[in-house]
Amino acid sequence: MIPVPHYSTPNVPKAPEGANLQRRRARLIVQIAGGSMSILGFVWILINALIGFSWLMLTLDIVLMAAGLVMLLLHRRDKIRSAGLLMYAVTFVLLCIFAVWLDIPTAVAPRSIHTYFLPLAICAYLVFHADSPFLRHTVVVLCCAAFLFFDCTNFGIVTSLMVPEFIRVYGVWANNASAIGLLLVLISVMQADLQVRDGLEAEFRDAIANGELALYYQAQADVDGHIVGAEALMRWRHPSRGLVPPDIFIPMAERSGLIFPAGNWAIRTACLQLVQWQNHAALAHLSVSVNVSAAQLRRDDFVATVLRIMEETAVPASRLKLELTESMLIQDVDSVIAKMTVLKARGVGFSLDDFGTGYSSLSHLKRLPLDQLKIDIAFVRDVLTDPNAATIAQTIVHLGQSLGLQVIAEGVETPGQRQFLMDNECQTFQGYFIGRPMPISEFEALVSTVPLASVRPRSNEAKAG
Ligand code: G
Ligand code: G
Ligand code: MN
Repeated sequence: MIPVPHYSTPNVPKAPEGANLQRRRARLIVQIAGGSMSILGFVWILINALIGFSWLMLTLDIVLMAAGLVMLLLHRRDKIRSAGLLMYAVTFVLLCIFAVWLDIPTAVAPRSIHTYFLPLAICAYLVFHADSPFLRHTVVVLCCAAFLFFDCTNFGIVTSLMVPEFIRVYGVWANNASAIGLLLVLISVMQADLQVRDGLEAEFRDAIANGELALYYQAQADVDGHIVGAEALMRWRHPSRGLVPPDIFIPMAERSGLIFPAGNWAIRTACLQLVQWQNHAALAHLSVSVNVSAAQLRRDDFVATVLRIMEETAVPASRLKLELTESMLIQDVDSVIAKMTVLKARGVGFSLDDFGTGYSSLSHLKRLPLDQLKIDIAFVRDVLTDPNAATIAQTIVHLGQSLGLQVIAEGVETPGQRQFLMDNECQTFQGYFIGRPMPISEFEALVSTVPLASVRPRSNEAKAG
């Protein structure tokens, strides 16, 4: 049997789970909300069973508990957005029904159920923070409007379903106290996030000087399985937190402007690596792609800075690639083209990262001095399961071919995905199937251990691997 090249590297540390702060916060809130909804629903079902006040009340309590349990299930499956939408929709409707039919203010006991609209507004804002501004603001406005309406009016539909007054007298205290408790919990969650963020930012300032930044290298292989280059990915080796992944510190560095020294450090380090490889026959052919942030590219001195680094390191320019993303090409295309053209004239290559997810117009694409298109991981991941993703991947390959660009697929995790892409004439592959991002020593070892046999796995073998 012909061996299928499979370059997995088991001992590279994986990024901590739920690394992104915002995402972690959303997860936590969905979990807390799901838990409290289940427990609250259950407790009310019990109270109902003991005192027995109405079928409507019982139905609402069952819906509350069921929604809470489904949310916990969605949380376990990492479907945070769906859990958030469910939380919002169910809670909002239940609160309205409660306020209109069950908890109508009287001379003895004011209405209290509507106080929960306030923590709900904050919960929803935090959960949908990364979502569209429309959704994020709409959920808050609806909650505030509902709170105001039920707080400022005595509106209600009086029926026999109304919760008896002797219970509502205590309900006022219970509802208001637990709504305040929820608000306090939410504030402490937000406070903790701010502290982590501020702390990290202060520490990142010193990280470069302290030598805590490292470049990891993720292999890029051709159709024969030969490693032809690497993408350099920045890592922060925090003295106490361990390896901090870029989705935490890159956005923070972009906000604070620290991306400029850090980004320049990455370009310089990659150049020095390329220079070192020139003395090794087995490594001299490798290229390195370095990610560039929008803020870096926008700076007037971007070209001068890169040229200075290239001169100081004497890098073989043709081995260096810069990765831009589509979103950088929306504004100010002419200035971007001008910058790229200067660097391109010195031999630097350009790759368009995450291609297919942005809005780059094809007429711009034709004018950009690019060398490579990178099919976004989202299409590669679904290439075997979603016909649309497959079509988009095929289209990107054909587009690249007709524009004379190389096409690389990122996020290739299985032999089946690679085979599909290879069958569709994609030439270069990057992803966990080839190798995870790894420290330089491991990457060099990987390059030297990869058999130089030109084995193209046939599809049946690939599936078996
Ligand atoms: O490596 P993953 O390894 O988690 O990288 C996530 C993202 O972080 C990359 O897609 C890229 O956008 C960004 N990133 C990683 N390394 C660098 C770097 O050296 N410079 C810049 N500007 N962004 C980087
Ligand atoms: O620059 P860009 O945003 O494309 O960064 C690539 C990101 O994708 C890095 O965070 C890297 O760790 C990640 N990555 C690379 N290969 C794979 C893969 O095969 N699967 C998944 N899920 N992520 C990958
Ligand atoms: Mn990239």
